[in-house]
Amino acid sequence: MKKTTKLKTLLHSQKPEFLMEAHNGLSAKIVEEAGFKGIWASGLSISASMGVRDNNEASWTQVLNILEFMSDATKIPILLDGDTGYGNFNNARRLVKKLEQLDIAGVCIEDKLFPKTNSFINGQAQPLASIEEFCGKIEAMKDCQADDDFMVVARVEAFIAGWGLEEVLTRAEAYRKAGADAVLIHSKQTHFKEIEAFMKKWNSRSPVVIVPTKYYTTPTSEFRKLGINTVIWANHNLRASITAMQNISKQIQKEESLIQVEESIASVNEIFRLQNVEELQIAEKKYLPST
Ligand code: SPV
Ligand code: MG
Repeated sequence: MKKTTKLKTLLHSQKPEFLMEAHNGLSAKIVEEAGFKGIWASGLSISASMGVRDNNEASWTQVLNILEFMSDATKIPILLDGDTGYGNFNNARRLVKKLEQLDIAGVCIEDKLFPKTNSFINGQAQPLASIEEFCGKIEAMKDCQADDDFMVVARVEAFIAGWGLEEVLTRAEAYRKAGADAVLIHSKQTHFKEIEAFMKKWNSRSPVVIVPTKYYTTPTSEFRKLGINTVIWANHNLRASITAMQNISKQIQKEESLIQVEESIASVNEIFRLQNVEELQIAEKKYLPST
C-alpha cells in the first residue's frame, strides 16, 4: 500500500490511531521499530534538533533535507508539521509538490502567520490567518497534489489564540469545505474540555486529530469515547533524548572516564544494526571483486 493511502486509513480510523514524533532518520526508524503505524515530523522537534527555534528559522528546504532521510529510512507514512505552509498559497502548493516527490504522505498546516510561533509560547495573543486566505491555501494545496490520497490536515489554532468554541467550529467547517482531509484541533489547556466541547458539536463531519501534550493526564479511553481519529505524541522522542544526552554528558564530563557509562547506553553494535550495516556487507560480497 502507498504511504499516502496508509496515512489516509489512519486518519479515517474509527478508533484512535497514533502518530509518534520523529525528527531525523534515526528517530524515524526507532518509531517504526516500536510498532507505530505513522510518524509526526514535528516542527518543534526538527527545529530544536537543528539547534534553532520553532519560528521558521530553519528554511523549508532545510526541513525537506531532514524529511528525505526520514522517508528513506522508513516504510510507515510521515505527516509533516508544515507550520503555515512557509508563505502564501503558492509556497504551500510548491511544498506539496516537493513532499510528494519525497514520498511524504501528508502535511498539516496551521492557520497562523509566517513566521510562526510555537503554540505553547506565552506572549501576546497569536494572530491568526483570515479564514478566506487559509481556505485559498488549502484549496491550492489540494488542487496541485498528484496523488489523490495525499493528505492535507488543517490545524485550527483559534483555541490557542484565545478564541472560543464558535470561532473554532466556524474555522473547522470552512477548512473542511475548502477540501481539508482532516482537522487538527489544538488546545493548550491542561484538561480536555475544549476538545470535548468541539467533538460534541462536530459530529464526525471529518476526521479529527489532536495533540495532547498539555492535557497529557487525560486517559486515551476518553479520546476513544469521543471519537477522536488520530492522536499525535508530538515531541516525546526529542524530550527523552534531551534528558538522556544531558545526563550522559554531565556524567562523562564529571568522571572523565567511560567505566560507569558503557552498560547504560546503546552499544556501538546497536548503532550498526539500526544503520543496517549487514546489508552492505552482503552487497559488498556480491558486487565487489573478490580479492
Ligand atoms: C510540533 O510538534 O511542532 C507541533 C505541536 O506543532 S505543538 O508543539 O504542540 O504546537
Ligand atoms: Mg509545530
